[in-house]
Amino acid sequence: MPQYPPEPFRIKSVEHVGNISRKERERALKAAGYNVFGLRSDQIFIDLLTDSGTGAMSDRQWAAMMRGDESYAGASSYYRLKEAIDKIFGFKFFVPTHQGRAAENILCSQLVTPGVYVPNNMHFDTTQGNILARGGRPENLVIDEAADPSNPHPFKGNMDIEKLEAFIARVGAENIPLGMITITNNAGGGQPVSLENMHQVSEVYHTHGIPFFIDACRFAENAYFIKMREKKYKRRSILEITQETFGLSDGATMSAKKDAIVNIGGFLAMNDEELFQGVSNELILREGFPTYGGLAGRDLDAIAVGLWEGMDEAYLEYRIGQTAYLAACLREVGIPIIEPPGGHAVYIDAGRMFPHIPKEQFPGQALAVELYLEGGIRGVELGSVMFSQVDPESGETRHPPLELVRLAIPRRVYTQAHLDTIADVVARVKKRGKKVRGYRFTYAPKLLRHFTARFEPV
Ligand code: P70
Repeated sequence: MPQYPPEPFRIKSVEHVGNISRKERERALKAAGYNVFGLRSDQIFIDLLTDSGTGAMSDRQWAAMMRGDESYAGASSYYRLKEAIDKIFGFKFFVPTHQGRAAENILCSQLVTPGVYVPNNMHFDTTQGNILARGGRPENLVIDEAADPSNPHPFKGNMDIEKLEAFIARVGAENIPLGMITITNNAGGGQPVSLENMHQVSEVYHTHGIPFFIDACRFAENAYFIKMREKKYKRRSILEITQETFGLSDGATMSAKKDAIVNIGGFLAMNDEELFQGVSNELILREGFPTYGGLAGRDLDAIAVGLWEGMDEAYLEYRIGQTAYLAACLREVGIPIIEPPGGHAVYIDAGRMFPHIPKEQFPGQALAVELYLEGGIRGVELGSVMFSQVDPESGETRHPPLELVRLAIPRRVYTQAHLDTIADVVARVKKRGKKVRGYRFTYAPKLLRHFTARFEPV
């Protein structure tokens, strides 16, 4: 029997969920163009679409929100958030943003011009989209182990240092306005990056004069994996590991909707003063004054408290343990998943589960549809729908290495019985085997198409 970690909290407020019949689900899905993003939340039983903005805030966060100072400029909420960001990340400057992609947009507005390259272990969808939208070229240089779902490498989010060096030599450092790393590597299975690797990445970027930015969404989960798996850091606190991590970089984009356990918010941080000035001006144009950046004062207070709660070791032990538990339940019923399981989600290898469906017919999309029909469970496709790109030179479609469905676990929301139910539903879908069919687009926008695309069964 897999071990379920006891929750380091008790429940004070609950939210009703319904469960509609299979017939109703069939109708709802058809109306949504077979895209689970188009469903209404009251048509869903267990929502694993994302861990972003879906966490349960604590009593302390709600209490902090009552202190929210809604002054337009210089609100005390801003200074409380500043204190937390200073202590945890140690950057010289930061601006709040309404979420992670806003931070990416503002950063790209200052650094990305047509034709430049931006390397990363793996860009997530919005980062890839923001770079492409400005004519830049996102490049993924994760280690090869990341593409092998059964490889037990402890840090499958690591950058391939040789590939990075070769890439810089090929395109020229002068054409790389910034280099990134994403922790944890969401597109590749929520896999961590080791501190050893980040030291190397930082050195390579800096040797070539390339500013190093961290996509920090799940920094606390990454730090916990470092503590558990990287011997040198066994006795270091999550805070110390975090400080060492960000001390290697020149800045960070953060979606606070993940490891800061809030429903909305983010920030962009950096050390370079000139960049900060440009960022502030762009922020004023697009988001708001630099002391609130498109958020309410109370949101800033919730982030300030949530950043610390997200780093609490008892919480992280429960959080990562919950993901490991769901992975173990799925493994027991023979579901192919990315091993080892990541931080915020379990990733099912839909390509292996449905080998009869070709990439062009989106096996991950097919699985996402089946999970909803079978049990009212909403996951998300992370495969060719989300990530395939048309190569600007050859015009060929480049597919991602894996066709995945991600079951993301909202923070402090679902119980052990929910996770058991999920495993049951996935097992039932697996039994349908070759009866499951692929999908094709009836509508697809150019960028970030997964959010609004529509499909029909093949
Ligand atoms: C997710 C959400 C957001 C994200 C991220 C990384 C590594 C930046 C951002 C942008 C997006 C999503 C995907 C599928 C379904 C729903 C939502 N990731 N970098 O769930 O942050 O959303 O605040 O603009 O993972 O992984 P933001």
